[in-house]
Amino acid sequence: MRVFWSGLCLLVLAAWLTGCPGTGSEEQSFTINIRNRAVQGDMDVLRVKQGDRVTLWWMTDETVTIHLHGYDIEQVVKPGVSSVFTFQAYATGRYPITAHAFGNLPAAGDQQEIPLLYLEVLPR
Ligand SMILES: [Cu+2]
Repeated sequence: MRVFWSGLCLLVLAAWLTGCPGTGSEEQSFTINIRNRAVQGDMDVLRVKQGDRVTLWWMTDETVTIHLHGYDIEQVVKPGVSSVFTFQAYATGRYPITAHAFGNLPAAGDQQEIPLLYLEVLPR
């Protein structure tokens, strides 16, 4: 009897693990390489789906502050140091990713923005 119940529990668990309709969020990972103050390669828009776990790896040849608008993630990225943004794409929409103050750290009130690329979060 005991074997029967543990077997049944395993079946229920397996069905739950494989079934789960509606979730299906994915891991999305991008490597973005900045050279001469521009994103290298054919990379204008990063497309993900709502609920995805997004990882952005940054490489740069010059110190720069990167700002992902909408999600409001801002971080200084430096040459030779791997920098990473990780977040859950909870909000749909199109969000600019901009560079603030290349080469030196921004002074207070320095709001120069250079558009680099866009993050697009599509409804699931
Ligand atoms: Cu900005």
